[in-house]
Amino acid sequence: MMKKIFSGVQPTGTVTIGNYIGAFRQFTELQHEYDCLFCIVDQHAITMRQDPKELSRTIRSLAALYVASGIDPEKAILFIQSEVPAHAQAGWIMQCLSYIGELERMTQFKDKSEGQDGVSSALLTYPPLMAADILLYNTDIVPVGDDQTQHLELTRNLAERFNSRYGDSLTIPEIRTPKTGARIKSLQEPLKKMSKSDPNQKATISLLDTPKVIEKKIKSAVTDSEGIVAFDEANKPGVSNLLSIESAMSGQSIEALVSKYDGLRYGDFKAGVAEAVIGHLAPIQEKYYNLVESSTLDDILDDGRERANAIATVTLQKMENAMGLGRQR
Ligand code: ATP
Ligand code: LTN
Repeated sequence: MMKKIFSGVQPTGTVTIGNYIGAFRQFTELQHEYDCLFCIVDQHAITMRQDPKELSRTIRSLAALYVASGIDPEKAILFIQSEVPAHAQAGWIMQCLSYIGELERMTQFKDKSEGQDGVSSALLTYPPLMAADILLYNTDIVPVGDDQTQHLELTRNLAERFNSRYGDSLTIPEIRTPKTGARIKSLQEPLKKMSKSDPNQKATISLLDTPKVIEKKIKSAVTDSEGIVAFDEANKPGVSNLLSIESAMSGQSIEALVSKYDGLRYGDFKAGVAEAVIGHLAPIQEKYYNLVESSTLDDILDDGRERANAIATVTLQKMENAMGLGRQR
């Protein structure tokens, strides 16, 4: 049997080149070799307050971006989390297996709750829902950026806990992070990851930014005063980040890029990075605008919902039976 892949992206803000390099790019490569499911995790998005109109617009936009980036709906199942009720149901089961202490140790929870008033309890119980997403599909591999490593470890622990308590055999998933670009950094604070919900527009490049905007943002990216294009993440995080971006977008190695910019100024370097990004995004943007308002997108999501539901309800029933919930079926 083909191995199974599952991954999810939150519909919060517009997908950045960080998401693209860390996640989407892996998805499109993997769909040829594995049974893939890709999910728009809208229930995860509402762990932070969302504007309802904006959320439904963003869900559609994210679906179109998945396809525009190369996800083939004939090969992979693309669906919306809230349209498959088994996620919330299995999420509850995973919460019952989780300890408060282990959830409080999650760095994403600490980062997102820090300094906030009125943190929702769901921000804490976000990882058990993520575990449910993954475990419902007997997932073997989860391709993500490396900010998700801790959540994946928890998912594995919850699956093992379930199996040892209830004797059922949930598949223990493996994480897969890309070799380069697993953590693209903010253009303004190159020690922080680029994040699509960052309120500072200059810190991120979205997949839908126009060429002019991309040029401007890269021009104002924070570098250093040394004036030498070299890859050294500890001492030159800004320059190294731009090198990672150009490498991912152009397919050229970091070493090739370092020699390409040998003796040139940061201005020339930044112009080269911008050109690579703009060139790579142009066909994606064209496909996106053709798709986003089309009924084709609805057909893809309807089909995804049916296929995901068919798999998820079977696993949920097995989990419920194993735990003695409801009447045995
Ligand atoms: P938010 O700001 O709303 O938390 P995000 O930009 O962190 O959003 P997610 O929806 O949480 O994006 O993540 C989608 C995928 O993109 C995940 O696989 C995640 O690991 C990956 N990812 C997110 N940010 C980066 C980044 N800066 N570099 C590489 N991969 C990333
Ligand atoms: N937590 C992830 C999004 C996410 C996910 C998943 C990723 C939710 N469920 C299942 C992989 C598999 C994030 O914040 N990037």
